[in-house]
Amino acid sequence: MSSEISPLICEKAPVILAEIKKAKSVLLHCHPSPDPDSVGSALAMKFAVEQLGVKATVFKGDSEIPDAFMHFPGARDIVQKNFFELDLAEFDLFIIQDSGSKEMISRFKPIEFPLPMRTIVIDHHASNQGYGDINLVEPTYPAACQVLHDLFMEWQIKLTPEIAANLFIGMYTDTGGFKYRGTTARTFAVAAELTKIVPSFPKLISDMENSRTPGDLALQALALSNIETFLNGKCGLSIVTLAGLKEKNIPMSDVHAGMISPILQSVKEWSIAGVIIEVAPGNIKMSFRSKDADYDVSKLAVALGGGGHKDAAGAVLMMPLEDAKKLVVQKMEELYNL
Ligand SMILES: [Mn+2]
Repeated sequence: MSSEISPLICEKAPVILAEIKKAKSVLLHCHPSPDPDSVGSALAMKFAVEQLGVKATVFKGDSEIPDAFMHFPGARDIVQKNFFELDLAEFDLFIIQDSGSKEMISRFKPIEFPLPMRTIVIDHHASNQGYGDINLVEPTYPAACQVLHDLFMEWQIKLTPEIAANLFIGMYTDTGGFKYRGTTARTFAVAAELTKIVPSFPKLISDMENSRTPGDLALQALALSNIETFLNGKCGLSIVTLAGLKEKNIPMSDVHAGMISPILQSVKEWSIAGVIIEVAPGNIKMSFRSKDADYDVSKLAVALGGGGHKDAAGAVLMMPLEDAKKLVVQKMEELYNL
Protein backbone atom coordinates (compact mmCIF):
# COMPACT_ATOMS: atom_id res chain seq x y z
CA MET A 1 0.00 0.00 0.00
CA SER A 2 2.97 2.33 0.48
CA SER A 3 2.68 3.85 -3.02
CA GLU A 4 -0.60 5.47 -1.98
CA ILE A 5 0.82 7.38 0.97
CA SER A 6 0.42 11.16 0.59
CA PRO A 7 3.62 12.80 -0.79
CA LEU A 8 3.56 15.28 2.11
CA ILE A 9 3.71 12.44 4.64
CA CYS A 10 6.57 10.79 2.70
CA GLU A 11 8.45 14.11 2.74
CA LYS A 12 7.95 14.82 6.47
CA ALA A 13 8.31 11.25 7.79
CA PRO A 14 12.16 11.16 7.92
CA VAL A 15 12.33 14.68 9.40
CA ILE A 16 9.94 13.78 12.24
CA LEU A 17 11.62 10.41 12.81
CA ALA A 18 15.01 12.12 13.21
CA GLU A 19 13.54 14.47 15.85
CA ILE A 20 12.07 11.58 17.83
CA LYS A 21 15.33 9.62 17.71
CA LYS A 22 17.18 12.67 19.06
CA ALA A 23 14.69 13.09 21.94
CA LYS A 24 15.02 11.72 25.47
CA SER A 25 11.42 12.12 26.58
CA VAL A 26 8.39 12.80 24.36
CA LEU A 27 5.24 14.55 25.58
CA LEU A 28 1.83 13.73 24.05
CA HIS A 29 -1.58 15.17 24.89
CA CYS A 30 -5.34 14.77 24.46
CA HIS A 31 -7.21 17.87 23.32
CA PRO A 32 -10.05 19.48 25.36
CA SER A 33 -13.25 17.36 25.15
CA PRO A 34 -11.15 14.56 23.66
CA ASP A 35 -12.59 12.34 20.94
CA PRO A 36 -11.29 8.91 19.94
CA ASP A 37 -9.05 10.41 17.22
CA SER A 38 -7.34 12.54 19.87
CA VAL A 39 -6.96 9.78 22.47
CA GLY A 40 -6.24 7.07 19.85
CA SER A 41 -3.57 9.11 18.07
CA ALA A 42 -1.86 10.05 21.36
CA LEU A 43 -1.78 6.42 22.53
CA ALA A 44 -0.73 5.00 19.15
CA MET A 45 2.12 7.53 18.92
CA LYS A 46 3.20 6.65 22.47
CA PHE A 47 3.53 2.97 21.55
CA ALA A 48 5.37 3.84 18.31
CA VAL A 49 7.82 6.20 20.06
CA GLU A 50 8.50 3.51 22.66
CA GLN A 51 9.18 1.02 19.85
CA LEU A 52 11.82 3.49 18.64
CA GLY A 53 13.42 3.22 22.09
CA VAL A 54 12.36 6.66 23.35
CA LYS A 55 10.30 7.41 26.47
CA ALA A 56 6.79 8.81 25.87
CA THR A 57 4.06 10.14 28.18
CA VAL A 58 0.43 10.98 27.37
CA PHE A 59 -1.31 13.55 29.59
CA LYS A 60 -5.08 13.94 29.65
CA GLY A 61 -5.26 17.73 29.13
CA ASP A 62 -8.15 20.01 30.15
CA SER A 63 -10.88 17.33 30.24
CA GLU A 64 -11.42 13.93 31.80
CA ILE A 65 -10.99 10.96 29.43
CA PRO A 66 -14.55 9.63 28.94
CA ASP A 67 -15.21 6.22 30.51
CA ALA A 68 -16.25 5.02 27.04
CA PHE A 69 -12.58 5.25 25.90
CA MET A 70 -10.97 3.56 28.91
CA HIS A 71 -10.73 0.21 27.06
CA PHE A 72 -8.44 1.68 24.38
CA PRO A 73 -5.05 -0.02 24.88
CA GLY A 74 -2.88 2.18 27.12
CA ALA A 75 -5.72 4.52 28.20
CA ARG A 76 -5.35 3.62 31.88
CA ASP A 77 -1.75 4.88 31.85
CA ILE A 78 -2.71 8.40 30.71
CA VAL A 79 -1.31 10.91 33.21
CA GLN A 80 -4.19 12.76 34.91
CA LYS A 81 -2.80 16.27 34.49
CA ASN A 82 -3.46 19.28 32.28
CA PHE A 83 -0.73 21.24 30.46
CA PHE A 84 -0.20 23.67 33.35
CA GLU A 85 0.18 20.88 35.93
CA LEU A 86 3.09 19.25 34.08
CA ASP A 87 6.78 19.74 34.78
CA LEU A 88 7.74 20.72 31.23
CA ALA A 89 11.47 20.46 32.06
CA GLU A 90 11.00 16.66 31.99
CA PHE A 91 10.31 16.70 28.23
CA ASP A 92 12.45 17.74 25.27
CA LEU A 93 9.92 17.01 22.49
CA PHE A 94 6.17 17.73 22.37
CA ILE A 95 4.21 15.98 19.61
CA ILE A 96 0.87 17.80 19.28
CA GLN A 97 -1.75 15.83 17.36
CA ASP A 98 -5.30 16.37 16.07
CA SER A 99 -5.18 19.99 17.27
CA GLY A 100 -5.78 22.80 14.79
CA SER A 101 -4.51 25.52 17.14
CA LYS A 102 -2.75 25.99 20.49
CA GLU A 103 -6.18 26.39 22.14
CA MET A 104 -6.64 22.67 21.45
CA ILE A 105 -3.74 21.96 23.82
CA SER A 106 -5.47 23.92 26.59
CA ARG A 107 -8.19 26.50 26.83
CA PHE A 108 -7.29 27.40 30.43
CA LYS A 109 -4.54 29.91 29.56
CA PRO A 110 -2.44 30.86 26.51
CA ILE A 111 0.17 28.19 25.79
CA GLU A 112 3.86 29.05 25.66
CA PHE A 113 6.41 26.37 24.82
CA PRO A 114 9.61 26.50 26.92
CA LEU A 115 12.55 27.27 24.61
CA PRO A 116 14.56 24.05 24.81
CA MET A 117 11.48 21.94 24.00
CA ARG A 118 11.01 21.07 20.31
CA THR A 119 7.46 20.88 18.95
CA ILE A 120 5.95 18.80 16.16
CA VAL A 121 2.36 19.33 14.97
CA ILE A 122 0.67 16.38 13.24
CA ASP A 123 -2.88 17.09 12.13
CA HIS A 124 -5.59 16.79 9.50
CA HIS A 125 -7.55 20.02 10.17
CA ALA A 126 -7.45 22.33 7.13
CA SER A 127 -7.64 25.31 9.52
CA ASN A 128 -4.26 24.38 11.08
CA GLN A 129 -1.76 27.18 10.33
CA GLY A 130 1.23 25.22 11.65
CA TYR A 131 2.45 26.43 15.04
CA GLY A 132 5.18 23.84 15.69
CA ASP A 133 8.87 23.71 14.82
CA ILE A 134 7.86 20.97 12.37
CA ASN A 135 4.34 20.75 10.94
CA LEU A 136 2.64 17.88 9.15
CA VAL A 137 -0.91 18.91 8.26
CA GLU A 138 -2.64 16.62 5.75
CA PRO A 139 -6.24 17.86 5.30
CA THR A 140 -7.05 15.25 2.65
CA TYR A 141 -6.98 12.59 5.40
CA PRO A 142 -10.18 12.15 7.46
CA ALA A 143 -8.42 11.34 10.74
CA ALA A 144 -5.15 12.08 12.49
CA CYS A 145 -4.97 8.32 13.08
CA GLN A 146 -4.82 7.72 9.31
CA VAL A 147 -1.90 10.17 9.06
CA LEU A 148 -0.18 8.23 11.84
CA HIS A 149 -0.75 4.90 10.11
CA ASP A 150 1.09 6.16 7.04
CA LEU A 151 3.87 7.75 9.11
CA PHE A 152 4.33 4.44 10.92
CA MET A 153 4.55 2.62 7.56
CA GLU A 154 7.29 5.02 6.47
CA TRP A 155 9.09 4.48 9.79
CA GLN A 156 8.67 0.69 9.52
CA ILE A 157 6.95 0.52 12.90
CA LYS A 158 5.45 -2.88 13.69
CA LEU A 159 1.68 -2.43 13.96
CA THR A 160 1.01 -4.24 17.25
CA PRO A 161 -2.59 -4.92 18.37
CA GLU A 162 -2.22 -1.97 20.79
CA ILE A 163 -1.26 0.43 18.00
CA ALA A 164 -3.77 -0.98 15.49
CA ALA A 165 -6.72 -0.77 17.93
CA ASN A 166 -6.03 2.89 18.71
CA LEU A 167 -5.57 3.82 15.03
CA PHE A 168 -8.70 1.94 13.99
CA ILE A 169 -10.99 3.50 16.61
CA GLY A 170 -9.76 7.02 15.76
CA MET A 171 -10.35 6.48 12.04
CA TYR A 172 -13.72 4.84 12.63
CA THR A 173 -14.97 7.70 14.79
CA ASP A 174 -13.59 10.69 12.85
CA THR A 175 -15.21 9.34 9.67
CA GLY A 176 -18.55 8.83 11.47
CA GLY A 177 -18.21 5.08 10.89
CA PHE A 178 -16.68 5.46 7.38
CA LYS A 179 -19.42 7.70 6.03
CA TYR A 180 -18.26 11.36 6.25
CA ARG A 181 -17.07 13.05 3.06
CA GLY A 182 -13.35 12.78 3.84
CA THR A 183 -13.56 8.97 3.79
CA THR A 184 -11.61 7.53 0.85
CA ALA A 185 -10.79 4.15 -0.65
CA ARG A 186 -7.48 4.40 1.17
CA THR A 187 -9.33 4.87 4.49
CA PHE A 188 -11.04 1.52 3.91
CA ALA A 189 -7.78 -0.10 2.78
CA VAL A 190 -5.96 1.06 5.92
CA ALA A 191 -8.91 0.10 8.14
CA ALA A 192 -9.01 -3.36 6.53
CA GLU A 193 -5.29 -3.83 7.29
CA LEU A 194 -5.89 -2.78 10.90
CA THR A 195 -8.82 -5.19 11.35
CA LYS A 196 -6.50 -8.07 10.41
CA ILE A 197 -4.39 -7.13 13.43
CA VAL A 198 -7.42 -6.45 15.66
CA PRO A 199 -10.05 -9.01 14.61
CA SER A 200 -12.10 -8.06 17.69
CA PHE A 201 -12.82 -4.61 16.23
CA PRO A 202 -16.65 -4.98 16.50
CA LYS A 203 -16.26 -5.32 20.28
CA LEU A 204 -13.92 -2.32 20.33
CA ILE A 205 -16.67 -0.26 18.65
CA SER A 206 -19.51 -1.75 20.68
CA ASP A 207 -17.75 -1.14 24.02
CA MET A 208 -17.31 2.51 23.02
CA GLU A 209 -20.74 3.16 21.55
CA ASN A 210 -22.84 1.22 24.07
CA SER A 211 -21.50 2.96 27.15
CA ARG A 212 -23.94 5.84 27.38
CA THR A 213 -25.34 7.07 30.68
CA PRO A 214 -28.95 7.97 31.52
CA GLY A 215 -27.71 11.58 31.65
CA ASP A 216 -26.61 11.34 27.97
CA LEU A 217 -30.15 10.37 27.02
CA ALA A 218 -31.67 13.08 29.24
CA LEU A 219 -29.48 15.65 27.44
CA GLN A 220 -30.63 14.24 24.10
CA ALA A 221 -34.29 14.50 25.13
CA LEU A 222 -33.78 18.08 26.34
CA ALA A 223 -31.91 19.10 23.19
CA LEU A 224 -34.49 17.58 20.85
CA SER A 225 -37.31 19.35 22.70
CA ASN A 226 -36.00 22.81 21.82
CA ILE A 227 -35.09 23.24 18.16
CA GLU A 228 -35.32 26.40 16.09
CA THR A 229 -34.83 26.67 12.33
CA PHE A 230 -32.91 29.37 10.46
CA LEU A 231 -31.67 30.13 6.90
CA ASN A 232 -35.13 29.62 5.40
CA GLY A 233 -35.44 26.20 6.95
CA LYS A 234 -31.98 24.99 5.84
CA CYS A 235 -30.57 25.03 9.37
CA GLY A 236 -31.83 23.34 12.52
CA LEU A 237 -30.31 24.51 15.81
CA SER A 238 -30.97 22.99 19.21
CA ILE A 239 -30.69 25.41 22.13
CA VAL A 240 -29.92 23.99 25.59
CA THR A 241 -30.03 26.36 28.57
CA LEU A 242 -28.22 25.96 31.87
CA ALA A 243 -31.60 26.25 33.62
CA GLY A 244 -32.86 23.31 31.52
CA LEU A 245 -29.81 21.19 32.42
CA LYS A 246 -30.31 21.95 36.12
CA GLU A 247 -34.05 21.29 36.00
CA LYS A 248 -33.42 17.82 34.53
CA ASN A 249 -30.48 17.15 36.92
CA ILE A 250 -28.15 16.42 33.99
CA PRO A 251 -24.56 16.23 35.28
CA MET A 252 -22.02 18.38 33.39
CA SER A 253 -19.94 15.23 32.80
CA ASP A 254 -22.76 14.08 30.48
CA VAL A 255 -22.94 17.32 28.48
CA HIS A 256 -21.20 16.72 25.15
CA ALA A 257 -22.32 18.97 22.30
CA GLY A 258 -20.82 16.53 19.78
CA MET A 259 -23.36 13.88 20.81
CA ILE A 260 -26.34 16.01 19.76
CA SER A 261 -25.42 17.57 16.41
CA PRO A 262 -25.16 14.21 14.54
CA ILE A 263 -28.77 13.41 15.53
CA LEU A 264 -29.99 16.74 14.13
CA GLN A 265 -27.94 16.18 10.97
CA SER A 266 -30.19 13.24 10.11
CA VAL A 267 -33.06 15.61 9.20
CA LYS A 268 -33.13 15.71 5.40
CA GLU A 269 -34.09 19.39 5.03
CA TRP A 270 -31.34 20.70 7.30
CA SER A 271 -28.11 21.26 5.36
CA ILE A 272 -26.61 22.55 8.60
CA ALA A 273 -27.46 21.24 12.04
CA GLY A 274 -26.04 22.30 15.33
CA VAL A 275 -26.40 22.57 19.07
CA ILE A 276 -25.74 25.55 21.31
CA ILE A 277 -25.30 24.63 24.98
CA GLU A 278 -25.02 27.04 27.91
CA VAL A 279 -22.63 25.03 30.13
CA ALA A 280 -22.17 27.92 32.60
CA PRO A 281 -23.34 31.55 32.65
CA GLY A 282 -21.50 33.24 29.75
CA ASN A 283 -19.88 29.97 28.59
CA ILE A 284 -21.48 28.60 25.43
CA LYS A 285 -20.34 25.38 23.70
CA MET A 286 -21.37 24.72 20.13
CA SER A 287 -21.13 21.82 17.71
CA PHE A 288 -22.12 21.95 14.03
CA ARG A 289 -22.61 19.39 11.29
CA SER A 290 -23.14 19.73 7.54
CA LYS A 291 -23.95 17.18 4.85
CA ASP A 292 -23.98 19.65 1.97
CA ALA A 293 -20.75 20.85 0.28
CA ASP A 294 -22.21 24.39 -0.03
CA TYR A 295 -22.26 24.70 3.76
CA ASP A 296 -18.72 24.33 5.10
CA VAL A 297 -19.18 24.46 8.89
CA SER A 298 -15.43 24.82 9.54
CA LYS A 299 -15.82 28.39 8.15
CA LEU A 300 -18.64 29.05 10.62
CA ALA A 301 -16.61 27.61 13.50
CA VAL A 302 -13.52 29.66 12.59
CA ALA A 303 -15.68 32.83 12.34
CA LEU A 304 -16.78 32.07 15.92
CA GLY A 305 -13.22 31.50 17.16
CA GLY A 306 -13.32 27.69 16.93
CA GLY A 307 -12.33 25.19 14.27
CA GLY A 308 -12.96 21.82 12.72
CA HIS A 309 -13.77 20.21 9.41
CA LYS A 310 -16.14 20.96 6.51
CA ASP A 311 -18.77 18.63 7.88
CA ALA A 312 -18.07 18.66 11.63
CA ALA A 313 -16.85 21.66 13.61
CA GLY A 314 -17.28 23.44 16.91
CA ALA A 315 -16.57 26.56 18.93
CA VAL A 316 -16.84 28.03 22.41
CA LEU A 317 -18.18 31.56 22.98
CA MET A 318 -17.73 33.45 26.25
CA MET A 319 -20.90 35.57 26.23
CA PRO A 320 -24.56 35.33 27.28
CA LEU A 321 -26.58 32.61 25.50
CA GLU A 322 -28.86 35.05 23.63
CA ASP A 323 -25.86 37.00 22.27
CA ALA A 324 -24.15 33.75 21.22
CA LYS A 325 -27.26 32.60 19.38
CA LYS A 326 -27.57 35.96 17.56
CA LEU A 327 -23.89 35.86 16.58
CA VAL A 328 -24.19 32.31 15.20
CA VAL A 329 -27.20 33.26 13.07
CA GLN A 330 -25.49 36.47 11.88
CA LYS A 331 -22.30 34.59 10.86
CA MET A 332 -24.33 31.91 9.07
CA GLU A 333 -26.23 34.55 7.08
CA GLU A 334 -22.93 36.26 6.13
CA LEU A 335 -21.16 33.03 5.18
CA TYR A 336 -23.85 31.16 3.35
CA ASN A 337 -25.20 34.18 1.49
CA LEU A 338 -28.87 33.21 1.26
MN1 LIG B 1 -9.38 14.24 14.24
